[in-house]
Amino acid sequence: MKITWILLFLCEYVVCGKIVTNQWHVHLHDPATQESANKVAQETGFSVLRNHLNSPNEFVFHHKTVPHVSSVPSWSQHKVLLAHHLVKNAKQVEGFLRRKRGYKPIKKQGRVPLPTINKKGIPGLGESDNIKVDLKLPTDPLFSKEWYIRNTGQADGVKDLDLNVLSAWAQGITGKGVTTAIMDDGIDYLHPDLSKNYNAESSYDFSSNDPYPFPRYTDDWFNSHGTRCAGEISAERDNGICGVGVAYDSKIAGLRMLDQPYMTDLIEAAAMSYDRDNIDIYSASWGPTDDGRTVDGPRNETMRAIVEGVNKGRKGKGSIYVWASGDGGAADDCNCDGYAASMWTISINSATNDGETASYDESCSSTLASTFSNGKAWFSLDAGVGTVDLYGQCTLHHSGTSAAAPEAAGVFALALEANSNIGWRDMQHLTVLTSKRNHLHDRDRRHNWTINGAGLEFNHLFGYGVLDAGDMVRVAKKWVNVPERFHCIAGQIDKRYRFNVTKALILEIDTDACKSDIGHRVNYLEHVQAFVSVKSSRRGDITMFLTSPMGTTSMILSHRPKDDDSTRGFTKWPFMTTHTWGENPRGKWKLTVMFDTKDPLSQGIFSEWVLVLHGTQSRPYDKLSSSLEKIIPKLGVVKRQHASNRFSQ
Ligand SMILES: *[C@@H]1O[C@H](CO)[C@@H](O)[C@H](O)[C@H]1NC(C)=O
Ligand SMILES: *[C@@H]1O[C@H](CO)[C@@H](O)[C@H](O)[C@H]1NC(C)=O
Ligand SMILES: *[C@@H]1O[C@H](CO)[C@@H](O)[C@H](O)[C@H]1NC(C)=O
Ligand SMILES: [Ca+2]
Ligand SMILES: [Ca+2]
Ligand SMILES: [Ca+2]
Repeated sequence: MKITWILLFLCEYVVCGKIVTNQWHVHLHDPATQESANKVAQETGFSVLRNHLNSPNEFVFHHKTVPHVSSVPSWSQHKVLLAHHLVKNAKQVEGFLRRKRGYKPIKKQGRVPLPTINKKGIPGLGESDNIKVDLKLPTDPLFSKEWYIRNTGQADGVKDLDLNVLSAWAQGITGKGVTTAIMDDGIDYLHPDLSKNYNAESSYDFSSNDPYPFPRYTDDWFNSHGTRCAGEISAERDNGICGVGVAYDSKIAGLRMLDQPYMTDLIEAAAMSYDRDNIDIYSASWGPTDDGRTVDGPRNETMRAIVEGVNKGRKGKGSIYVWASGDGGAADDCNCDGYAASMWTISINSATNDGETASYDESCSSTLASTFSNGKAWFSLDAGVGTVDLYGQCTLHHSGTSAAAPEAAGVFALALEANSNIGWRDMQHLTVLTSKRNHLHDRDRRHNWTINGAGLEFNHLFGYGVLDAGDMVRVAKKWVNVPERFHCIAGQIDKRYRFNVTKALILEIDTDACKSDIGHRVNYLEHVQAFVSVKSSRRGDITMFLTSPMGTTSMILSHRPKDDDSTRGFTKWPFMTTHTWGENPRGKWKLTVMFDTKDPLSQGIFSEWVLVLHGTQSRPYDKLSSSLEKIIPKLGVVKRQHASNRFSQ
């Protein structure tokens, strides 16, 4: 008996490589209050860090004498806690790794000292520029280098391939009244280009449990990530310092949460639900390690926080979560990252200033749209993203999908100023409708610009294209909330099948999309999830495709050459696609599971596929003014598709 217990214990915590932290998730018996939590903590030698997710009886406890990180659980402290009569349940919290994206060692970057204002005016303002004449350009010294805001062809970029931010500013929209939180390694809120827009009330430090998310100093400025991301959104305008943020009148909050030895589910959950009525947008440029072999995502409490955020955040309109899709390059697939692949996050990839794929870009079918990361893919890697840097400095070398996600957060802040009624799903619809292919192309043409059954053009790497702030704001102003969302379990196959290099597995689910069930019926798609359980002799060698009844194929899993897992495989993993947005889901869905290798010994075992459809029963854009079709022709195309016979069943 005792030996069994020790073995279980070993597997749980040592052999399986689990790490525990000095935090406990504590459930008290009802009724519980903050006072009763304090009392329990005091009587058991713990302290209360905070209430958990606004739940009346859940708290995060902390024990001072327990090490931050250990491979052995603190059994004695745990027992004392469990023995308290007010404690219903308690769990010492596991630690795991989360990595910021796009960080490069300092040698390759260099820093730009505070430049002085160029009084001669703005270089690179082309005459053919179609912005309104009366729009004054920012006078900030680095503005002319912010090609993602205004691409004049500087740094060998393609002219006009930018976020079209000037067009939004020209409409008087600059992010006023909107707060974006950067969930990262802190923010230098004393930086003269950020301090005015800093929202201290909505900021917190979960790495050291205090209200001051100031980055920890290291010689290599490792903790510059959050500050750089913040500058892209909210750097102040016309103050002679650095450049200007995409939404330069918006507020920025800091949620420091990446700078402790290990991440915990409770820290992520707390950050993603922090001050959720006042924080509009949460921007994340981190995730599971981008090593091309990790399959990981939000744990239970974080999932709970995100679901509560989209349902209750922003006083019910839904928190907007923006996610960097990943920096693992062609060898990784962001559908193996449960944060990026979530329906509740808007996952953003990046393009270079000439419209190409950046070498670190990961592709996957859950990416919704793209912004920009750095200069020409091959030529001038030095033309990074200009933004603020630690300790009053500026930089021109921020990069990675880390740089791309905050740009999107900035554009969404503009949309929210234009119309604060926009919900979390409205934001995704707006993104789908107003993003553009523009000059985006992928070098090796593997990612296939394709038009789906609703008439919407998508790309496996860039999603629906590059964000267009001008159109986003124009459409946001006249936006009417999309109809209610429904969820349909379209079908399930739970039977074991073997597959190998010579024989791919092709499965079909024929669905009426819950037609006879008014509580679940879906007529117009938003997200589609395929929960798949599959194992193989080498996980990275499996690829999977999902084909919709309207004939749109999403590559839901690509070849990951570095993933050599042969034991775990995928268990009910939610592969997500945005590619069938707007389509009619009725008919045959096809799942193809195959090997992308020549190794004749490869063996695979499939065991489950559950197809889940999400979308609306009524036509999503019927209430929108037809005048919007002039601004975005795509809208007219989708509406005509939706009115056609193919949708009338
Ligand atoms: C997470 O939630 C699932 C489903 O509710 C449950 O089965 C599982 O035990 C939970 N995991 C942990 C670590 O609490
Ligand atoms: C792009 O199209 C080619 C040719 O049809 C196909 O082999 C490839 O899998 C497609 N790529 C994606 C990402 O769907
Ligand atoms: C692959 O599977 C098929 C059908 O199960 C079988 O006939 C074939 O011999 C297998 N090929 C290899 C290389 O194992
Ligand atoms: Ca602090
Ligand atoms: Ca400035
Ligand atoms: Ca990844």
